[in-house]
Amino acid sequence: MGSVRDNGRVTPDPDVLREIERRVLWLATRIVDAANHDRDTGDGVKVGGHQASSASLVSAMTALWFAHLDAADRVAVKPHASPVFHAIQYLLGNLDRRYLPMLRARGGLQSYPSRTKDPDPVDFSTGSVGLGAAAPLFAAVTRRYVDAHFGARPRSRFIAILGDAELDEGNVWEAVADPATTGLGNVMWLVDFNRQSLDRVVPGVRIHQWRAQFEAAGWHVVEVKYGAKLAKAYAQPGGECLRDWIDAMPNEQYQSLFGLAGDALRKQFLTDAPPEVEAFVKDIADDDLGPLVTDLGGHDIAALLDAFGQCDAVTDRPSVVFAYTVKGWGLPIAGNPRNHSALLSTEQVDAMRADLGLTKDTEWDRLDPASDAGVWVGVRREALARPHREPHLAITVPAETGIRAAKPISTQEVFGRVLVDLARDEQVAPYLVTTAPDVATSTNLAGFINKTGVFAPTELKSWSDDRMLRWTQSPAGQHIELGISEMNLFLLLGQLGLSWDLSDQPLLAVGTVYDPFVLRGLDAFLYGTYSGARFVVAGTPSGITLAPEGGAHQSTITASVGLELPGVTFVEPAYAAALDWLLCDALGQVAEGKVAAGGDGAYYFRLSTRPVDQAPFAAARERLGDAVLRRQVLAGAYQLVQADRSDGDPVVHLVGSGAVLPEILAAQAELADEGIAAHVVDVTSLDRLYRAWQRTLRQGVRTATTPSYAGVLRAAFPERAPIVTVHDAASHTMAWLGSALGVPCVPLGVDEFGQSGSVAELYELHDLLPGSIVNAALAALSLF
Ligand SMILES: Cc1ncc(C[n+]2csc(CCOP(=O)(O)OP(=O)(O)O)c2C)c(N)n1
Ligand SMILES: [Mg+2]
Repeated sequence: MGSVRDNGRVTPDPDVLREIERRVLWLATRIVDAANHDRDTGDGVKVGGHQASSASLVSAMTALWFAHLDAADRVAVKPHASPVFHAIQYLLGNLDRRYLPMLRARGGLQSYPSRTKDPDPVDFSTGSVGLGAAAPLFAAVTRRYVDAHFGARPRSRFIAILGDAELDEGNVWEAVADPATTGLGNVMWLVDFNRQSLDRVVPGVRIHQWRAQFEAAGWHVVEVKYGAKLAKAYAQPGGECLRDWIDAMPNEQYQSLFGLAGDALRKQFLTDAPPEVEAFVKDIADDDLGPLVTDLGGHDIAALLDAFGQCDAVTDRPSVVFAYTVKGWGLPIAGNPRNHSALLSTEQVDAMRADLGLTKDTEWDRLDPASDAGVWVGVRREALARPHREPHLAITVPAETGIRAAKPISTQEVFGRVLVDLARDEQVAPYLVTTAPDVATSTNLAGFINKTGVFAPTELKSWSDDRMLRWTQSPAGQHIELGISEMNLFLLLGQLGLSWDLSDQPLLAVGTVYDPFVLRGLDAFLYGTYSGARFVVAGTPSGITLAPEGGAHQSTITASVGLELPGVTFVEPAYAAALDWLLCDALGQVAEGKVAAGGDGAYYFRLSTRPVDQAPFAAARERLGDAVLRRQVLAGAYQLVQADRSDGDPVVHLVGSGAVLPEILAAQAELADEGIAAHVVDVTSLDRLYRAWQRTLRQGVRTATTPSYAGVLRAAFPERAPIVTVHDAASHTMAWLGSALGVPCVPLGVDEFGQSGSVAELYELHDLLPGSIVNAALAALSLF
């Protein structure tokens, strides 16, 4: 059955693929229809779904899954084509039939493909347009790294199927332009070129600009523009004039043809056309003209397969295929400029069902396994079967590197030193990979880079013999340097963090970024964690403590971002040993692969360049002992100073994270002089503290019982007293602690944009100096 193509792949008879394509179109359409018309959600909220966006890709996705992909290939599917993906997975036997009426239902098929929540095997989550397009590119970067370090994996092609309007997203071009993504011959982007976005027909003819942009970035570009009918017409004498006319026609005019028929269509088509075009189409019957001029290559499976084959043949650079398609292809809403969220009526769905020879009893059936199409689906099912992948890395990450600092030291410096130390650990070192968007040296990765080198696909000559920074670039390097794109940083971290699945090799990925610019890559950060990726990222330096750098470089809302992002553990230690424990623990958790079982994927360290005296921590260590202190540090908070007190002394807790601990300690001493017992609590992970509190509360809410008091809060706040929170971040981030402890809270923090100055000057401006903390303590006591 079928024939062998140039590239050795067997392609079935075109009729077989046509039949599968028709069934995929039906199922995708009906999946959306059922979600909207068969279910009563009872809430009056529209369910939605995208029949037109799905129909646009039915041909291309049929071609991919039923005639092109191998088991090792990985594909990102355009968010709004998820019904097509699920229809295909269902036909292949990878999705139970009960899910088909469950698009957008709880526990059912997600609206957009989701790695973590969909019941069938999604390779890349998509939803925020542009990110799904770039993700496979960074998965290919990751594969290139894995192949170089751990031996070549079976070849995968990394494919992104994207909507044409996704090319408006800047992150797409940041990804294409980065030198780290060049030369990846196993990447193919398939653009669903339907010339429509959500609101409108995309103005003008943009293909020329896009082609040039891709080519300038070194990509191989293929256009699949015409179907077989148009190609035949062009080949006739005078056919070039028809081609020239269609090529030059603005999108708006071309799209307007879809709603027309007969003479009206002819008129619209010929508006502003040269006379020779009119002459050329004169003998074409009205009924044939529409199907001819709207016959696009993106629905010609043979043309698509030929294009995919051309991409396979180009092995030294990524490829992009522009498949000219019709949004709503094969449906009554085809090409309508307002079809993005349009739904077929029940009558239209009934007609479609009848047209396919299906009934309400058979409408969800798979293809008859005895039919040619059914047999072919069975062949593909076997060809695409994948082995199980293990997220766990079978190594022991040490509990600490044992870093000791006699002098004041910053957390950023400690971070660099811990990584250097881990790079000497025989078990851990091979799996460590760092990355940064042009800030590796200014975030203290230089030591690690000096030890491990910078990754390059081939050995590159070094033109500098700088002893402080040896920028040796080779396939053995373990740092992947990016251009200044925080989007790319988080996209790469997201893919390094999924390498256990997409490249059959777990890695310990560590990224660094200037903390304020976490926000610049935030959507990609979210994307990675939503996808279940595991990695460590350090936002450093952070806050107004970065004093002279001024307001544009100071971060104030990142702490709450870290606190609130699901799947991310936010940590902000102040002392060297605490950071050492937390970082080793985070890497240990990443190695464990817990996220696959619902644990945390990413660890976000908010660090600082301010040197901090380590003596107070040493004293706490003496008092509490290593085991207890480490447990508390990992749990999120510990008592750094336990105030001496006499009976009757007022008591207050001074609570803080990170760089401001010295001011808190100074305030503690001043308060002691005034006869106020101030305990100091160092919050190492506000996130873990919050979650511990929430866990107990939610338990109470769900079981209608009195919530217990979280152990970590009890240990850090052994007595009931008002609190002052101090944070080099928005004051709001810690303010909830008052509620958690059931006491008055005066939250100090940075609630305005900063400016340049010295640390003391800026702390004064934002009420973070010891005097303000003392006043805040008095205020808190007065409220108690
Ligand atoms: C970042 C982001 N912004 C906006 C949206 C809302 N949105 C969803 S689809 C879409 C238009 C997509 O057009 P295109 O990529 O051409 O897809 P088509 O439906 O035409 O296939 C928009 C604006 C989104 N999903 N993500
Ligand atoms: Mg589009």
